[in-house]
Amino acid sequence: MKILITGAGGQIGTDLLPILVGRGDDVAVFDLAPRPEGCPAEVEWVRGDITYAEEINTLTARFRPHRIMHLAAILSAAGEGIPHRAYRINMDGTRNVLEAARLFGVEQVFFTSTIAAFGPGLTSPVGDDVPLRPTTMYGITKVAGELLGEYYEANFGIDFRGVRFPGLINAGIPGGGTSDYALFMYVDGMRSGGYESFCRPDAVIPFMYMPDAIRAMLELMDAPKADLGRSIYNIAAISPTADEIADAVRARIPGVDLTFAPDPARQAILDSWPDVLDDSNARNDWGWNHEFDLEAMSDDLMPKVKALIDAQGENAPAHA
Ligand code: AKB
Repeated sequence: MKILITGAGGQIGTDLLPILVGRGDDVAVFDLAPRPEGCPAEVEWVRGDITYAEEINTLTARFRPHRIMHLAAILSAAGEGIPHRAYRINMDGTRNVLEAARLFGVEQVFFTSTIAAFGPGLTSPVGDDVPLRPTTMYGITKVAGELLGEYYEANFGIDFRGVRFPGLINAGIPGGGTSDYALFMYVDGMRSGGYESFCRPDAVIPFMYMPDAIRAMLELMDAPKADLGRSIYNIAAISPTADEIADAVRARIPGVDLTFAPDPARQAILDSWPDVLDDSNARNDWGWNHEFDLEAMSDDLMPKVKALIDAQGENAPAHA
């Protein structure tokens, strides 16, 4: 299968690329960032700006992918600092990807949406079809992207599907998300012996370990269309408080100093997102089921964080 991935230099792409290559997919990447160290040699890496239609069109016309996985986005915390740029990348970028798919006969576009598509005041667990009233530019553009993709499916026959991801945790490089505090407890806890989270200890949002997140993408991407009752699915795994995550880290790094100094702006974003998602449509339609709870994730993650720090030294991800 020929797969074009936008924004694969980010947190998801780093773990996704070797898995796609390992299962025999022919992969090309379109990203503003340079090819990272460790990117599988089989992957073609093309640098470009998703806001320029001709750049993504040129690659799509040449590579002729069966599928596009559209990951490129400015995340919630970073987006609030540069809302106009976030609009251009997230909104124009998504339209350019859908247009490239339409123009060059791409069969499927996979969209990565998010819990940031939701706004405050929803009753937990939050289902797929509640009112979507996000408060961040990131969330607004993701809701619009969901709707635009459904428009392209209805009007141009593109197979559009995707998931609303919780905050994702891996031994990777985070890219300006509000959920990054969880990842930094592990990374900086091990690298520096401590981390001060920008949220309250009782802050709670849905999280997922990256291997589950990638499996969800692959399973939904490959699911028979006839089984799918919708385009965009909530997927859920765990909803620990920040302090419960800290406890999981404390249990594995003796003496680690994990503290909390809530930043009002970022805490407000966290408070606007659901605590718990209802993902029963994903479970019923394509058999979604997470494997990792907080303990299993923490056990699996620790050696990977150590390997990341050993490999990257001072270039390992900086504080969020
Ligand atoms: C963010 O924090 O912005 C992202 C997300 C929850 O989509 N990780």
